[in-house]
Amino acid sequence: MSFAIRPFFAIALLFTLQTVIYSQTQPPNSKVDGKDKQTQEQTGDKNAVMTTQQGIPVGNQQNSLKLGARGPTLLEDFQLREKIFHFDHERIPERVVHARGYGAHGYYENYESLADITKADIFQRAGEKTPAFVRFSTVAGSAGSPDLARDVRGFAVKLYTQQGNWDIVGNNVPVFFIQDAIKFPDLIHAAKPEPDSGFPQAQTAHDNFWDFISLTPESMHMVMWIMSDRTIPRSLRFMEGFGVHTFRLVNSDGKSTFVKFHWKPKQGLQSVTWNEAVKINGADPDYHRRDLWASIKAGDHPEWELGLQLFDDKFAEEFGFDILDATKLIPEELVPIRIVGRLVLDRTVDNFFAETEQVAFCTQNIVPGIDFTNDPLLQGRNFSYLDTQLKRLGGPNFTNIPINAPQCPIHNFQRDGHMTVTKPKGRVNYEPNSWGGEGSESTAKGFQSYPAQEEGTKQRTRSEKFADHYSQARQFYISQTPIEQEHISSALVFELSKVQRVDIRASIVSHLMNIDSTLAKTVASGLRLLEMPSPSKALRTTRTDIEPSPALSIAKNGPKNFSGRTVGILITDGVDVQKLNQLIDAIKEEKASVKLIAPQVGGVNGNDGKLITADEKIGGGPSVLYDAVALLPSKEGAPLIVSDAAVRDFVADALAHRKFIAYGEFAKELLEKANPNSTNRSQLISLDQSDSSKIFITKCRSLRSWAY
Ligand code: HDE
Repeated sequence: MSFAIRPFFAIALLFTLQTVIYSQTQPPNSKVDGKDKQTQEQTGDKNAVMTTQQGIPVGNQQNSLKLGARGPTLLEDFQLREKIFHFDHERIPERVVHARGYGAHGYYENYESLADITKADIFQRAGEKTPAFVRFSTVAGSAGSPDLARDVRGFAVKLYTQQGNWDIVGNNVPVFFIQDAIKFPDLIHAAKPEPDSGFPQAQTAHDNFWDFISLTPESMHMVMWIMSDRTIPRSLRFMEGFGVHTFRLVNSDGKSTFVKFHWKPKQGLQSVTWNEAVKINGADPDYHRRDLWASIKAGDHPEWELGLQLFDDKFAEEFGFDILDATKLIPEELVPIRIVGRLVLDRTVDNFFAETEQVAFCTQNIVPGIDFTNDPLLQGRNFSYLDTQLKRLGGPNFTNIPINAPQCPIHNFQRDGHMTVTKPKGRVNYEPNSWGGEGSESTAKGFQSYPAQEEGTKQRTRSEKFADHYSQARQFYISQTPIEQEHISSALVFELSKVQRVDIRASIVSHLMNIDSTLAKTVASGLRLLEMPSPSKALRTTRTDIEPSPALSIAKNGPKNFSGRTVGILITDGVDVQKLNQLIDAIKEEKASVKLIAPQVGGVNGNDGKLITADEKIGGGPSVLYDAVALLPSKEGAPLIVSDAAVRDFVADALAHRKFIAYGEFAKELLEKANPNSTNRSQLISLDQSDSSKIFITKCRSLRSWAY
């Protein structure tokens, strides 16, 4: 008996000792303590030893494993293999459209309860903030294309509401090229680089695009918008956003109200000129993303107000166009915009790929209280976005990626698949079940589609009301100021001059004849068309009874002040420090910012002998990057830079782009060299008085001096 017991104790003792020793040698994060910890987060600990993805400490990060110093690399080098393998797979497919984009975090703050028109949780309580992520984009260019391409900008907003994610996947233009989703692949093929040559990149100025447009008259309203300054915004912060389609808001009684969504920038609207855009693309292809990043980092958080255009079935029936037609807008003057909240962007991303690249918007992401309409473009989009995310993000679990994950509880039995990172517990994974688990459906709380009455025969047709292609194009054109109209005709001449086939150029002019004959004639003469074409055959005659809509002009909706804008100041050694400081103070008081441009980036010595560091060297900061400029060379400095081509361009461009230019007493020779006829222009403000800086900044509020 005692013989039998002794070995048992010995084994038990050994087991206990082993357990103690084993558990003491485990790292604290291991599973032994019963908790399964996430270990893939990078800690940023500077004192840590680098590891492989498997957590193995790295002994040498500079050399692969070789047989001798000059020998072949060994297959067993798991460290090399893992590192290169991961690198080889760093890219995912770029978006087929809207590939180039830039995102930021923020919140939506609701001003007032809208319970009477929608039960959407986000709109119930005044003052409530909902987290948001916004991604701005261009449409046609690939991910590495320049920011100032002439293009529509995507304005996609993800709202992490308490009842799930609501995405408003809109643009900075309120209408679209086509009326039916079935045309989308054709439109995008035509706009993208031509398939044989693979160019031009991020440009619609080529035959295929204008060929498609010339054969698609429904695009003509959109053509007016894309040829306007709307498609070359100065900053993502200075443009409007639109949901484009008509949606529904539904209240708790089941009552539906039609709605169009608008984002109104508090910073006011502002665009660059085409000549600036072309030069900005060379000087800083990241101009828009840098601007957004810098303004958020500087605490100048851009804001947009959410506006709703609300209307009922009666208005929908009586309105001259179909509210389901995405090539039409509803003028603000007809259905005023009700401002209901604000969107603030106050945080940059931590990681571009993880957030901006992986964010997955979907028009089908709507929440109780919001619903679709039968807009055929919207219906087609609803079908498209999940597919594209599957292709891009590689599996059905992309909603688990933090940027896409809802910020409210999730309860369902969707399980498994590639890259499952959640760990549903327990035995049950089906519904109905008698185990309990992930809750159950709720007629009262859950999403209910608006029970719209629908009937009709199956057919491939469009509503008769979609047939007017020119009346709103004309309205847009006549709503612009003369300089904006001039920009539209110049843009058309530029784009069509890149089209090789004369018949395509002429065909576009024939469409313009149905919009505005003066515009058509200006473009025809700009192209030197030998014969004026007759107007294209229209399904509906252009209506001339529609009044201009001032809301459609950028110039009429500019900023109220110069805040958020930038002044580039050219300085040299010996700069008058007092004048410079006065100017900087006036600019900062206006909540605008300053960039100093000097012969060397290391800076200049002021007339007090002290060093002033520069932001850019001459040539690195051309005037196209700034909203206004100042020229403050010293008496000794001016002759040293007057013959520099970059200085001449700095001044000549600022003059040609009608920017306000403040100048010190020794800048006259720079102005004369750049343009001998410029010295009396109203855009020039001499800094010879003590209050000149204030006068300058006050003038800058109107952004440009269009009149000489
Ligand atoms: Fe999109 N669109 N789209 N679109 N769209 C995409 O989804 C599509 C349309 C818009 O920053 C894709 O995730 C179809 C109108 C934005 O990630 C894709 C049709 C409007 C973004 C897609 C349209 C938009 C997209 C490509 C015609 C303005 C960028 C990548 C029926 C109201 C979102 C992706 C972001 C992106 C399809 C037309 C806006 C392929 C089929 C109209 C802002 O799913």
